[in-house]
Amino acid sequence: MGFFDLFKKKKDSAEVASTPEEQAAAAQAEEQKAEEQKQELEEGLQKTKSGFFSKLARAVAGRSTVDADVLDDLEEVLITSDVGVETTVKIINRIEERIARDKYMNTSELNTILRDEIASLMEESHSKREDFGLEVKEGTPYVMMVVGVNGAGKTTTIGKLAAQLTKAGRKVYIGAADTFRAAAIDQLAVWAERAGATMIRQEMGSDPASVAYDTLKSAVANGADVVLIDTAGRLHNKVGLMNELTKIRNVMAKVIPDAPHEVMLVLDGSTGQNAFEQARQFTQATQVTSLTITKLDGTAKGGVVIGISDQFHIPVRYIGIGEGIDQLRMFNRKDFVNALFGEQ
Ligand SMILES: Nc1nc2c(ncn2[C@@H]2O[C@H](COP(=O)(O)OP(=O)(O)O)[C@@H](O)[C@H]2O)c(=O)[nH]1
Ligand SMILES: [Mg+2]
Repeated sequence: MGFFDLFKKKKDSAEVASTPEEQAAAAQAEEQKAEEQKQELEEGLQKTKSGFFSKLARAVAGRSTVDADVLDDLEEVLITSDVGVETTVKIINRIEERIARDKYMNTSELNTILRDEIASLMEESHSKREDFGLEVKEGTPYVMMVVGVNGAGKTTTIGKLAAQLTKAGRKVYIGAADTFRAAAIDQLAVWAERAGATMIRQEMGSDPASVAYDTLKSAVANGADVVLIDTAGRLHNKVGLMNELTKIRNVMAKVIPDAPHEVMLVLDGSTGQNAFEQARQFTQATQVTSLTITKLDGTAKGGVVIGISDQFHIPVRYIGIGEGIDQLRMFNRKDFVNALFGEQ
């Protein structure tokens, strides 16, 4: 089974729509939901979008051809939109190559060209396989360890994910391995309850690896489908972080040999360049297999999604566009580019 199948509703024979009318109603409801989700994504990215395009409009105002000056300004627009220097340079180079090939580019074409280049960059940094090649074994819990600095949105993301998964009929176990603060455990407990998931906890200050171990043991014994492990985000120093995360991983592998199946790094998108720095530190401390970028609502720094996925070659799996339980979206690069540039 592919990873995303986890989110598809487990078929309960009694629930399957049988009559054509029921099927049509179900299809219509689904369509309406997709439309609402699209709108919500657009709203969530509104600040990034308007910030970016107003800068872009200023950069090309009164100019008709894309020349060296316009490219300089474009570079600045991309960098100040938190796309990151490395990715910005890549985009500018590609546009230069295009101009060299076509000899001439009108500033009115710039939007479309940028959109193309950004879309193709994002395609390159994401595996083409729909599931990023992740396989979920029926009968063994799929284990996801969630890492990231304090305040990035780990606990919230785990809560939202758990809710989506339980809604799809999955049995979810959550491990409270951020044992550093009592409030962190209580906050997770609230989310677990809202989501209808089971949380495994110990006292504050206990060994995170031991909590992770208990959680996996319990999950296996109770036939859970998914395990989400919350961790502390202390960046005391790199070696400390590395040791702590390695210890948690090793202990989990004792219960389920190939666990964790996924290590998700949660980054706060509203911190812009800081998010790049965190990605650097965490990818050095442990093997990160996916990213979630939170708090894209209310920030103009959504360009980080483009830069980080390009620079670290790690797929963005989810984006957070609000504090609400249903405001975590599976990241879809096409929808993202459409939300930023409009549909084509
Ligand atoms: N606006 C917004 N706030 C978020 C989002 N994700 C998390 N938060 C908020 O960010 C704060 C820190 O989140 P938390 O999950 O406790 O972070 P943790 O320390 O990494 O576990 C909380 O106030 C969350 O409500 C998001 O996508 N949008
Ligand atoms: Mg937390």
